[in-house]
Amino acid sequence: MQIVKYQFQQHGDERGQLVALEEFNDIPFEIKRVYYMYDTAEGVIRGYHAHKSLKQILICIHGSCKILLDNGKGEKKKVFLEKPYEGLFVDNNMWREMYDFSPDAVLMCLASEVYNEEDYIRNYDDFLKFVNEESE
Ligand code: T46
Repeated sequence: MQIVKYQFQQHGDERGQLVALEEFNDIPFEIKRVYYMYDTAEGVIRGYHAHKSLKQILICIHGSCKILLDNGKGEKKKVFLEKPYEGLFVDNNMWREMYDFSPDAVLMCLASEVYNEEDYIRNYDDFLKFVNEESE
């Protein structure tokens, strides 16, 4: 299982840093939605789901957090996000859990689709069935 982490270009000068993201240039899909989470309570684990179609890029624009990715085929990887110029690509059919949020963490997500609860697989056994049946 390959982890795809983007290193975005930083436009830095004596005033500070700036990162600009354009769909199809920096982000490999049309960005249909942006959302972000912050003030995450200590010890909280978010996610616990996969998406049937949605692709995303996760950017921890402030603070840090960890992401567990699980492809449902026996491979799991943990990724530490702490740089505002790094983006983790999360494909469809990938179970994700986000945890160890620092108190100041702001996790931003660029998504390829608008919000659609039908696209979520929120039960782990259903996820295993879905990904393993799909590849048969
Ligand atoms: C994902 C991970 C990384 C909306 O109304 N619109 C939205 O666009 C989103 C993302 C959420 N919501 C509502 C639905 C729930 O009542 O906000 C509430 C929290 O959503 P959820 O429990 O799905 O949050 P997470 O942190 O578990 O998951 C989110 C995304 O939903 C998901 O697509 O991949 O972040």
